Amino acid sequence: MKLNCGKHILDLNRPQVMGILNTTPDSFSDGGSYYADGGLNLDLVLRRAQQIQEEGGTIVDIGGESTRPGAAVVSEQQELDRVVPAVEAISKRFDLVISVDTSTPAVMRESAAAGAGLINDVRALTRAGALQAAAATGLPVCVMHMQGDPGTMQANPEYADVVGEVRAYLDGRLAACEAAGIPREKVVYDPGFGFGKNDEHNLELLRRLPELASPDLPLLVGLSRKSMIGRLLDRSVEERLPGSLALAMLSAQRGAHIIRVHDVAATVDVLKLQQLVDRP
Ligand code: 7PJ
Repeated sequence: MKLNCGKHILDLNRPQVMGILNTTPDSFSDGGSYYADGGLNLDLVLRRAQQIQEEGGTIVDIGGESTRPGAAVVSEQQELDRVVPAVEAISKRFDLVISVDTSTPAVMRESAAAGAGLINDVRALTRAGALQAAAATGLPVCVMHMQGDPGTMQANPEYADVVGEVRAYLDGRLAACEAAGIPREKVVYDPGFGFGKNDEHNLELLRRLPELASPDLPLLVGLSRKSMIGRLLDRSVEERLPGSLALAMLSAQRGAHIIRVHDVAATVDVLKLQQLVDRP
C-alpha cells in the first residue's frame, strides 16, 4: 500500500515512524520548549526535524494545539503562528512528510500551501469547514476517533462494543470524506488511543486492531508515552519508553502502518526487528 502525500509517496508496506513535534507551550511530555515567550523557536524546530530524519522517521507531526484534558483553548491565529512557520522551515530543508495535527480549516489550508503532506485531525474533520478545507488541499487525511471532547473525554468513557463503535464512526467519517471529494485512497484511520477511552477500552482496541484495518486503508496509531502506560506500569512520563516500544511493536504486529512516537530511534530499531521476524 502507498500513500500519496504530495511531494512524497509513503511506502506503507513497511511500518513508517511519525515523530512528534509539539509546538504548544503546554505539551505534557516534551515541555513546550519549541514555543515559548510568545514565539516559535525555529532553530529548535529544525533540530527536532533533523533528529527525526536522522533517526529513521519519515513523517514529522506538527501540532500547535494541546488536546490534553484541561489544556488552554488556542485561537486560530495562535495556532497558525505555532504551526505554519514550522511547516515552511522544515519543508524547505528536510525530506520528511510533514503532517499537521490540526482541526482548524485555516491551519489546514496555510500548512498545505507551506508544504505539508498530510492532515492529521483528532476531530476527524468535524469542525465547520474542515472537510471542505482538507478536500481543497488534495492531501491525505488521518481521521481519528474520539468520544466526547478533550476537556471531558476521560471523565467516564462508555461503550457497549468499543471496537464496533470506533469502526462504525471511522466508516462514517470515510463516507463524509468521500462525499466532500476526498477519495478513499487518501484516508487513514486511527482508533484514537486515550481519547475518551479507559485502559480496558484501549487494550481491547489494540488487541483487536486488525478489525479496524481494511486491505486498502492505512492505520495510524499513537500510544507513545500515553497515560495508559503510566497507569498500567506505574511509570512517570519520563519512564514510559519501554512501555511505548512494546505497544509500538504490538501495533505493528497487528497491522499498523504509521506509528506516531516521541522516541524515533528506539522505535525504528524495534520495528526493524519486528519486520525481520514477521516479514522475512
Ligand atoms: C494522537 C494524535 C493520536 C493521532 C495526539 C498525545 C496526545 N494524532 N495527536 N493519533 N495523539 N492521529 O500525543 O499523547 O493518538 S496528542
